[in-house]
Order: sequence, then C-alpha cells, then structure tokens
Amino acid sequence: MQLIIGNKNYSSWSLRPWLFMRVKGLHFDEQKIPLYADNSKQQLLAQSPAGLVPILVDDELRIWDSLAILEYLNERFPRAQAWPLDEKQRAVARSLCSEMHSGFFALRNQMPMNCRRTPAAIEIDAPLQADIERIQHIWQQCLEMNQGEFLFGDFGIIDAFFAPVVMRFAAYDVAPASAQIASYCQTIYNLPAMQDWIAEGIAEPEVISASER
Ligand SMILES: N[C@@H](CCC(=O)N[C@@H](CS)C(=O)NCC(=O)O)C(=O)O
Repeated sequence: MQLIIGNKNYSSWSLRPWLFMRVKGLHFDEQKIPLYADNSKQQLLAQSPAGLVPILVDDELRIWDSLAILEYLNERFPRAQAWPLDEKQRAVARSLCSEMHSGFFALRNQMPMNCRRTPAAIEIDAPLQADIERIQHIWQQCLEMNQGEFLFGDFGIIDAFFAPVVMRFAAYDVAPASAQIASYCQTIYNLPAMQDWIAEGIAEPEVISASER
C-alpha cells in the first residue's frame, strides 16, 4: 500500500491514517506532496480528482478522505482492532469520529496543526472555547468509561482521529481539564510513531504562512 500525505508539520488529515498504520504495524510506502506550493494542486489532482490528501493506494484502488481510508483499513485488517469490539461502544466511537470529521471549525481555523510551533497560548474566543470544552468533555467521558490508556481501551481509529487535536493543544498551550486528559495527551504524544511524525515535520523546510499563528 502507498499513503500519499501532505506536510507532516501541518497536515492534520494526513496524520490520522499515517499514525494508525504505523501504530498497528501495517506496512506502507509514503509519498509526500508539499501543500499550498506552486504546483501542489496539480500534483494532488494527478493523484485524486478530489485534489486533497490523504490518499491510500492499494493496487489499483485509490481511497481518499481520512475516514474512508480508516474504514477501509478496518475491513482489510480486522485483527487491527480499529474499532471497539462492543457494538454499542463502536457506534459511540463512530459518532465521535464523525463529529470530529465534520465539525470543530473554530479549532481547525484558529489553531492549525503546527508541530514545530513553540508552545504558546493564543486568545480564545467563545466558539473556540466551546470546541475545546466539547473535546475535553468527550475525552473525559471516554477515559472514565473505558479505564484504558486510550479512549476506548486499545489504540483505535478514534485515537488517530483526535491525535491532531493533541498536537494542537500542545502547540497552543491549552491546559488539560483533568489529570486523566493530561495523561492521555502525553500517551499520544509519546507514541514512537507520533514522535517520528513530529521529528520529520519539524525537519521539513516548507513554511505555510496561512497555518502560522
Ligand atoms: N475530509 C478530508 C479533508 C482532506 C483535506 O482537507 N486535506 C488537506 C490537507 S490537511 C489538503 O489536501 N489540502 C490541500 C488543498 O486544499 O489544496 C479528509 O478527511 O481526508
């Protein structure tokens, strides 16, 4: 399989499948297309008509969109335990991923992922505060309910989905609302795969000024 991704420093959508595949030991080659440069869009459109990363290539099949990629990996590698085993928990985990996938616009716009940012707080308006509180509430509920290191026990798609938020909270110095949340964030941050992603992101030469706050 090949995973086509954007800049590791900035591409939060790319991080999700990349981290999941690395944590679960699924072998893949990666190809990087630096985003928002002169010929980026051309390169993206040559890979997928949607013109966005991530894209997973599996033989002749191309899958775009991080959630679709992770659902495909769940079906292709059932032993990876991508979702909780319990049907009801699985439905909740899927709801939370969908909420993340289609919402939190204030967080996305005002706190772009930027692995190399020196941690510092920014001004937080009401919509951003609401996003931060909702995410911390989700994490707290999951961690209390499941009593594991990760949101539903073992590392799953849900953790890959929220990993960019962990990076955002670190970069913009958002205080964890509880010791459990702090520990969860540290666990994600310390994953060897996450550390590799961060180091490779920091080493990238490209700067996307729209993502620098
Ligand atoms: N919903 C999509 C969003 C993908 C997306 O917005 N990707 C951004 C990178 S983080 C991108 O490719 N941007 C390039 C562009 O807009 O030209 C997903 O989950 O994969």
